[in-house]
Amino acid sequence: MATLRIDVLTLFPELFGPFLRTSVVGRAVEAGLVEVAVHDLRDWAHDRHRTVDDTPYGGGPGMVMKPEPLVEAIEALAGARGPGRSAHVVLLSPQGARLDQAGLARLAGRKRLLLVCGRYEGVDQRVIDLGIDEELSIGDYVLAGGEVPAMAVIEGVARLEPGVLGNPASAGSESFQAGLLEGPQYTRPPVFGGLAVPDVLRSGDHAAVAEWRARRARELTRRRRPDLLGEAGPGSEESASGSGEDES
Ligand code: 4GX
Repeated sequence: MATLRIDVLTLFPELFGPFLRTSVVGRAVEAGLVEVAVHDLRDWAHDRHRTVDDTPYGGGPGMVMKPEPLVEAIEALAGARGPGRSAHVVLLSPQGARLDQAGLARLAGRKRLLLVCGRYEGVDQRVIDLGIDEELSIGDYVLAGGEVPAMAVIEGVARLEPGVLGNPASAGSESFQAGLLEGPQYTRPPVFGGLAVPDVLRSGDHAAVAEWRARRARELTRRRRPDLLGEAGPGSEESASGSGEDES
């Protein structure tokens, strides 16, 4: 069993407790499939006030995370940048490359990750230049810190680790419908609020069910996320109603 080790560097270590003990992540940690250690960046501060931020050169609003505590913490937890480094160091940031399922699979394949959570207006650029291997964003919106993005990474990689979901190695991003949106799902009762479960799902015909699900997944993906199919979205065509192809 190859344990994935994840270190987290943050100003708010207390945010991670219940998250790491609950549900899929909690079971992965409990089973020893994922090991997580959360570190308080202030432990690397230099003064008795445990200062980790400073005003930005050139002026402007807010504060910037100062380089000394961050670089010392990163080097203590992962080693200096280069071939001898013990962990892949990721900074969660809106400036990062967008994280997707393939990116999660790549991270899940590492032995060790160090997730660096920024706050304020960000980190001194020399931290990135000297200590960060990769900057990742979880989406084009602005949060207050990298902790929630780090949790997204932890949860996303944990469920890809072999044994965590009862899945074999290479489940998840390699599965049949990977890269498509999931179609509609139903459970009991057969009629609710006047709406019936589609007959095919209650037919017991497994091949017909699989075919129906695959078709609904393709249709939904084509409508909502044509980019996932390598197709242009609406707005790339002249007519406001689209290409004129079948929309049923
Ligand atoms: N996907 N934020 C990080 C502070 C910050 C800014 C720059 C490092 C560099 C976010 C996101 C995100 C807000 C987390 C700003 N730290 N991170 N924080 N979206 O919005 O990852």
